[in-house]
Amino acid sequence: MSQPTIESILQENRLFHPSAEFSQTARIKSLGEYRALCDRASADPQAFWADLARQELHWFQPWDSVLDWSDPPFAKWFTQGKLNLSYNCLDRHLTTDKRDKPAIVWEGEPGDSRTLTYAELHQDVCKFANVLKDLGVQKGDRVGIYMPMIPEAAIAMLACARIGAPHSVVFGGFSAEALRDRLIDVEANVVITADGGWRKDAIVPLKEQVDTALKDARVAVHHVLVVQRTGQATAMEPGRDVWWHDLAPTASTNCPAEPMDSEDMLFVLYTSGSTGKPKGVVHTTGGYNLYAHITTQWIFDLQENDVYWCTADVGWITGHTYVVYGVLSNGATSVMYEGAPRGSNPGCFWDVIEKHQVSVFYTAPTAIRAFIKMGDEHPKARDLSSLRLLGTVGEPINPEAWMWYHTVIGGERCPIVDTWWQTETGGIMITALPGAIPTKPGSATLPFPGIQADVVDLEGNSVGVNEGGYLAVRYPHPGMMRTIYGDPDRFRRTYWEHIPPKDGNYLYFAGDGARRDEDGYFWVMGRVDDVINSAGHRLGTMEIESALVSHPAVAEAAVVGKPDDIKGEDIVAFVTLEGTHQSSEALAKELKQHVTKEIGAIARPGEIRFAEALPKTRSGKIMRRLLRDLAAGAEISGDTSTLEDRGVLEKLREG
Ligand code: 6R9
Repeated sequence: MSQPTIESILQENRLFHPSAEFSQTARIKSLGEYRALCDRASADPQAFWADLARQELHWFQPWDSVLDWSDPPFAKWFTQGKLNLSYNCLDRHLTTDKRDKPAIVWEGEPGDSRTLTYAELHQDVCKFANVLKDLGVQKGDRVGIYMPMIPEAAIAMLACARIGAPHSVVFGGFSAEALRDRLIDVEANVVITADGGWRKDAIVPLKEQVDTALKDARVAVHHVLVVQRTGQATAMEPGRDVWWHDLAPTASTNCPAEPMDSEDMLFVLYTSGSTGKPKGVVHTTGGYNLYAHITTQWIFDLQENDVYWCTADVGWITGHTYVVYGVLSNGATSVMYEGAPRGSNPGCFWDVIEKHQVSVFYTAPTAIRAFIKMGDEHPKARDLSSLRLLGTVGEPINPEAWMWYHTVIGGERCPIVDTWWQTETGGIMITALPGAIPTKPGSATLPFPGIQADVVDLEGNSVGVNEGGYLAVRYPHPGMMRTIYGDPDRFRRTYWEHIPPKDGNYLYFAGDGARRDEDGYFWVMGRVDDVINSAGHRLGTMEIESALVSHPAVAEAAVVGKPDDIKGEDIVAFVTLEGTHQSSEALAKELKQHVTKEIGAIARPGEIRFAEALPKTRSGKIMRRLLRDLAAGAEISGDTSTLEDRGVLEKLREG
């Protein structure tokens, strides 16, 4: 591979300091305290993680060695240590005053709600675990989970963790085919699902999809455990399918947590790469528990009375770590919401915040932009004064959206943590610590203590200040994936050999482009596969999108490259418009001019295409691959199973 240069063009110099009041009570109170933690972690990383593991988690048996890195890139943490994640999330809180504290506050899309205290959640998890055992699930068996966002999704995950059966959650928006492929790959023999779930005012018939997936003889599932959510007529196959509500009343609440080895597999979560079939990312018990726990505590600054809400679905890593495990391990209150942003209730998120007095709120830029488009009047009509901290995740946030989040939602008083991480890293890697690190709109700021993030070239050398390069991590951390399920070679190739190891020193290649500014702040520019090379300039698509979105007529923008004889690639921008703005030749010209003004002529799109909506994955990431094919006038190639709404693609084709 030749050595490309990645140029960064986004200029953003505003700096926002946390208020003295916020810092005073924060978990990490100052830049000095943050730096001291980083220094300790780099002087003796193993002691740093070991101290935290001892202080923060309950171990049934202590470990022999903190990190075994003798066979890189396969790391082992806290070897021979024994613990159970469900114990750390539940049992240990029952002897404290957290026993009767709400663990899960759930809000259904139609407006129904439920609250489970730690004691109640513990009981349900024990029952659920006993039902799984009765269905023949044993330690080490993989269990598929295909659920709506209801408390039983978390209960199912915790029940699996309790008996040592690794779960593989498949997002409820995935098709029967996608579910089938994942169940085959992970060799699951039991699936947990629901009759259906609510999504955007309609019922998603989950059990029906499971039935379709199970028609394939390669699926080895012999039992389906079904939770009733929607109540519609649901076919049950005798001998294979059972209702949770039939078994729950007689299930025992006594189910001691299985002592798991620190390196026992905890879960497999599928994520798509740029090529090939989805990868089953494997996480194990001890390291993941520690990393989920400490990142949640420090980054979301959890205090005793916080009501914390992360809007992610449990089908994604963000839902695993920051809806369920990290929050409950800290004994905090986790709000769970079944709904998605939708036109029929443009205030749905703000209603939940007002109703449950949410104090810490964590969502994605795509949701923020959707709400910007729906209008400020909706958040403004709600009381959002309970909020004290905001977070974002999933993609780079453009400064425009950041500023809206800061002013309209945060009332200019809430710090924003822009958190960079991946399914592979298990937890947040680059982020502000809200009481300590001043923020800049669009920057994820600095690495979490103990994380040696860097921006490098393809030889693994650090690049200079403000030079673009590849985001990489230099030393193992406890939350890192251990392998790809069934394919350790692919793990090695994809993440550790892209930049060839030198003298046995392995660098984790994240697949994102980034630069570091004069303050050491990271600016993530998007996937390197999304980078455009136009006339010798390698441009992060996000930066051009940011410029477009800063124009008052533009709601959302996605920028891709299109083959061009002279420039190599020309820039094509797909844009959706705000409210009453109409597409026209004149507006297209104005937008091109606007990008030229904001960034420079090197970034001027050759073509602007107006669209009603952009094709997105179900987790809200714009599918640039499809837009690239469209822009090039080519047939759509590759897998479209992760697309949320196929209608969007049809419209774009016609348009
Ligand atoms: C947690 C999650 C990972 C990819 C990652 C990057 C993008 C996530 C980001 C961000 C810029 C942030 N990404 N957070 N880019 N700023 N704060 O989203 O995991 O679904 O595996 O996606 O998402 O491109 O490589 P996952």
